[in-house]
Amino acid sequence: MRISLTSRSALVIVDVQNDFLPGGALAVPGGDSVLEPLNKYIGLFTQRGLPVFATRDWHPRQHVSFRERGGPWPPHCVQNTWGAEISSMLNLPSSARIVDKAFSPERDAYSGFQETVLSLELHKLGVKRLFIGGLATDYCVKATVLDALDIGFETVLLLDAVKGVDVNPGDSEKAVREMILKGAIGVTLDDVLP
Ligand code: VGL
Ligand code: ZN
Repeated sequence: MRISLTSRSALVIVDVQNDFLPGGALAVPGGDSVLEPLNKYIGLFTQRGLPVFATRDWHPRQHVSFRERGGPWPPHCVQNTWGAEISSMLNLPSSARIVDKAFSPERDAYSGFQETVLSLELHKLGVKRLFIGGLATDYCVKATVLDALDIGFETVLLLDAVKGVDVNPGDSEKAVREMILKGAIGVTLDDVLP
């Protein structure tokens, strides 16, 4: 499906942090495959002077989602550690806006919109169409895309720039189907008209 970069488009890159990449504490298998396509999307947006946002999973130590507290995950993306840094292989422009999420010790948040300034900033910029990629398809990408649709953004899922955890086999495929069923437009790089 062909889709245009309009003057009211923004790119939202979800959680491309060291801990979610190979070698990280909660590595998404093959998660580094999103880097090259995301860098291409970043190029398209920066060439047009369009905004780029990057979310960060940003947990305090002893976060409620960690196993030691009964949560499902090993400790990951602890604030101000290497694992929480956005990958240096992602060519973010200096103008990119970083949005931290899941920073409350007692609450988890998969969506980049949950308790953050993301929708406010997008609305301030007059953004109507979001292009969303990153990690992980079946958790934070899914939650971010579904919230974007609920808020009323035209929401484009970058199929070639997402990768999932697949705790249960097929989770990522299922997540993609759900996002598209709820109104997301699934595209790859060659569908995007600059
Ligand atoms: C995520 C699991 C735990 C994600 C974050 O970014 O998808 N997944 N925390
Ligand atoms: Zn997390």
